Amino acid sequence: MQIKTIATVPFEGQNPGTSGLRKKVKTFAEPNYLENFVQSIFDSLENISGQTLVIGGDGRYFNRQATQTIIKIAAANGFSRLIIGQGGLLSTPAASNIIRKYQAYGGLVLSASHNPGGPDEDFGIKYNVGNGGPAPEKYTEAFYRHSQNITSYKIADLPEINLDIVGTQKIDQLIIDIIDPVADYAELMESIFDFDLLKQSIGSGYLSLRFDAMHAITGPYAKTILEDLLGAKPGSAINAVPLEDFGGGHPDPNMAHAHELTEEMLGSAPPVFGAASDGDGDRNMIMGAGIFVTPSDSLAIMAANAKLIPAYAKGLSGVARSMPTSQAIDRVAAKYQLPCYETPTGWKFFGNLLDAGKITLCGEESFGTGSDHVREKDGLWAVLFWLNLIARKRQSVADIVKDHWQTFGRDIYARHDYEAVETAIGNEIMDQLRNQLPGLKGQAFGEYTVKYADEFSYTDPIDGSISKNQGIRIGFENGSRIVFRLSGTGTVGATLRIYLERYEPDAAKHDQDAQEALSGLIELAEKLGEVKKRTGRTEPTVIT
Ligand code: VG1
Ligand code: CO
Repeated sequence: MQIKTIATVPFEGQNPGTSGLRKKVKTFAEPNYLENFVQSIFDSLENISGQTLVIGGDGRYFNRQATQTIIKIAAANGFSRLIIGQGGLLSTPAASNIIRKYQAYGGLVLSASHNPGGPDEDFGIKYNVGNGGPAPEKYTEAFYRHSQNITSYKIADLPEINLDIVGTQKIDQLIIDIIDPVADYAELMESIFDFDLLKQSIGSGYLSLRFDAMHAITGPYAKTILEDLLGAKPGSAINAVPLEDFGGGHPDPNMAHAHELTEEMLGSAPPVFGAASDGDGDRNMIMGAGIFVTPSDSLAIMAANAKLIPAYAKGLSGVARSMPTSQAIDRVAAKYQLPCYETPTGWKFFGNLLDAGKITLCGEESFGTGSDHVREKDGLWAVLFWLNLIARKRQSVADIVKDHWQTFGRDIYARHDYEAVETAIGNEIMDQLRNQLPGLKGQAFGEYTVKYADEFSYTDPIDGSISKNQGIRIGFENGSRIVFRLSGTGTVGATLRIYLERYEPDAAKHDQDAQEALSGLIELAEKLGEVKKRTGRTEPTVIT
C-alpha cells in the first residue's frame, strides 16, 4: 500500500461544537477540508497504529464519498482494522454499540443529525472514543488545535472500496469489515426489553404503533426491530428508506417537522403509540393517541417506571439531565432517593458519569434519552422503552403522563428557537444578558422573584474538568426558570434558544396549553433578553 504525504494549510473554524464539526456540504467538499480535519483528529490521538476504527454515517449526501476518503486516511495513519456499516451506514447509537462491543479504539460518525441534507445543506463528522461516547472537550479542543497548525496529511493509495457487500476485505495488512448495521443493535435491544411481551401486545392488536423514520437512518432499524422481530404491521414504520436529502425535510423529530406522524396522532383514528427519530437515530419524539409527550416529561416518566423494564429491574444507580432540561426528573430522583446530576448541553458530558456507574439513565430536553447500554442518546431504545412500558402498565400514553403529573406535579415546559440570527446580534443578546446578571437577584417581576441568575459552569465530578459559559440561567422563587443559550450545532449565523419552565403542582391545572401557561414567562424572557426587539423577529422559528 503506497502512502502519500500531501502538503496542506489550515482552514479556519474547524472547531467541533456541541456534537462534532458541522458545516455546509460545499465547505466539506472543498479540497483538503475533510482530509485536514480527519488528520487533525488522528494527530490528536495516541498509539493508533494497529488499532480498530469504526466508521458509519446517517446516509446523507456526501456520506459515501467521505467514507472512501476516511478509509484512505485511516489506513495511512496506521489503523489496521476498519469496521464499516454496510453502505457506509450506522446510526449514532449503533456506532456507539459497535465501538464498545468490538472494543474498537474509537469511531467516526458522519452526520449532521437533525440538520437537513443534500448538496446545498449540511454535513458533519464526530469522533467517538473507546467507551463509545462523543469525544470529551479535551479531545475536541485538541482536534481544533491541530487543525489550526496542520501542514500535511497522510493518505493511502487505495482503490474504491465496495461498501455494499457484507464481509471482510483484506488489502495488505489492512482488514476492512463491512457489517450489517442493524444486527448487533437489534441484539442489544433484545437483551434490554421484554420482546416476548411486546410481540404478544402487538400481535394481539392491543398495542398499535406508527414510527416515522423521517427518511433517515432509523428506517432499516425500525423495519427490522418493530416489524420483523416484534410483528408490527408492515408499514408501521413510515418514511423508512434513508434518502440522501431526507426527502427535502428536516429530519428533526418534533411536531413542526414530523408533521405526517403528528397529524395522524392528533387526528381522528390514531394508533396507541407514535414516535419519530432524527437524521442519525439518536433522538426520539414520543406521542400517544391525542397527546405529545414533552421530552423532559418522557425522561422523568422513564426514570419513575424503569423497574418495569427487564434491564433496569434492579433499579437505577442515579440519573442526569442537561441543564436546560426541565426539573421533572429531579422530582423523581428526590422521591426515590437517587443521585441526580445537572450537566451542560451535549451527550459528551454524560460519558464519565455513565462509565463510573454514577448514573443509569440520562436525557436532554432536545428529544434525547439514553442509558448505560451505550454512550449516546438512543432514539429507538426510547421507543422500545415506551412500548415496553405501555405493554406492562396496560395504560394509554395519555394516562401514563397524567398519572405521573398527579404524583409529581407538572413542569410545564417549552423551548423557543430563533434560527439563523446574525452572529453579532446573537452575541450582543447574550452579552447584555450577562451584564444584567449581577443585579437580578432579588428583583421581582410580577409573580416572579429572581432567586438566582448566573452563567452555568460545570465541574465534572469524575475528572474535575471545568466547562464554563454553558448558558445563562435565571431561576425564580416559585421554581420557574428561563435559560438562554446559543446553539453549538447550527451552520448558519447564530441560533438562540430560550428554555422556559414553570412548575404546576395543582392537578386541576395540569390540562393547560404549555404556551398559554408560560405566557407570563415568555413576556419576561423578552423583557430581559430583548430577542424579538434586537432580531426584528415577531416569533420564534421553531417552538418545541
Ligand atoms: C442540540 C441540542 C443538544 C444536543 C445536540 C446534539 O445542541 O440542544 O441537547 O445534544 O443538539 O444532538 P445545540 O448546541 O444546538 O443546542 V444531535 O441529535 O443534533 O447530535
Ligand atoms: Co441526532
